Amino acid sequence: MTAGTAERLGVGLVGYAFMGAAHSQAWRTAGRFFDLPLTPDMAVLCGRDAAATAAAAEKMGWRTTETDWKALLRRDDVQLVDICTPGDTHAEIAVAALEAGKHVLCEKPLANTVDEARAMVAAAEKAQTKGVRSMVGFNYRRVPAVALARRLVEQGRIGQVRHVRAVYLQDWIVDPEFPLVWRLQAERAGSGALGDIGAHIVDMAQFVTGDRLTGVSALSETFVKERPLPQASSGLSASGSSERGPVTVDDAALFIGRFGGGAVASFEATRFATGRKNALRLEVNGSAGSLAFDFESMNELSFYDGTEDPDTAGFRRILTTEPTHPYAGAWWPPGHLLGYEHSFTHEVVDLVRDLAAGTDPTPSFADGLQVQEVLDAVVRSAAAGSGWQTISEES
Ligand code: SOE
Repeated sequence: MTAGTAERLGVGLVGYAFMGAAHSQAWRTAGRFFDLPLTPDMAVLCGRDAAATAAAAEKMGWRTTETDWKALLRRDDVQLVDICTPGDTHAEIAVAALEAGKHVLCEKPLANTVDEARAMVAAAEKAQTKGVRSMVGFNYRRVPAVALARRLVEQGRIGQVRHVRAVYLQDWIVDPEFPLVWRLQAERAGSGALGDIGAHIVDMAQFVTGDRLTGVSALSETFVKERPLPQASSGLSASGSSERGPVTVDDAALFIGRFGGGAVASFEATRFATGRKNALRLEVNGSAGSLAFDFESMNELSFYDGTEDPDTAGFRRILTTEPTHPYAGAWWPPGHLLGYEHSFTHEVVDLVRDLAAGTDPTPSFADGLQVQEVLDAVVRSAAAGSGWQTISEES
């Protein structure tokens, strides 16, 4: 165990809502289950509302608070800044933090626009020459079943990838009276279902296949055009006022795409899949086998081995809790299941190990920019009547 013995890593977290709580849980837990070369010190929680930030810090285990992120960057007891704010502030905070010599973990999507993401990559590359590192938080890569899927593809167990089928289905805004929270405002969130959850399936599909999308054809829809202005919100729940405002993001985005290695793909991201709470599903079909994952059964990976005797071949359900499975050995005995929060803990574990080893964490800001390029191509295609849009290969 690392607690107390290893060199300290002072962490400052900006934001304390849903993602702030998930990251707090990760920082609290990482060194208590994994052997870490640095001891995370939950030094500062930063938020604009002093009383609410103090209450959140007390509840989630942060030692002190700040109400201005610029003050956080001036503190000597902070070596890493963790950004859990809405997307419109990611670029400004991340660039300033990197310039101040702080490592950065930034929630996904990396930014609201490709230009912002490019500025963040430029700052990250400059900082990297001074040993300052950065990572974008695509947490689902670190679900053991997803990491195992990547390993099996890498080992050639499904052969040449032919099809990628990815959906991310939620239903938390089906009610037209659900208020216009920041995730439904383009100026705060950049886009809607596309950037919020579509970004996850783009990253996951590219991570598992080890390949990248080269072009897309897309359509998107905003089913509910106006909503009550929000009065109070917490996580994904909120109450509305009698005044209404326009919804400026997509409720759903669908697209098909091609991968560099020849695979064809389909993607669907929606917040209107009534009854589907957090169904992030990925199926990959290869020349020698297939893999399937559904986050609502996140401890399982389905694997079809096409090289087996056809008499007995079939999809097998792998319970990914064996000590040999990615990350699983640090937790409970086989069959004692993990949850959503563990993916964030694994993210922090990998990040801390990279910082100590002086290696570059993944996904990098450049990886985050490339996802942003895909999202941008989707938006362009949807605006152009689903016309084919190529994805820049620069990043
Ligand atoms: C809301 O749709 C949300 O909290 C996303 O922002 C997260 O990235 C996803 O993990 C769960 O859903």
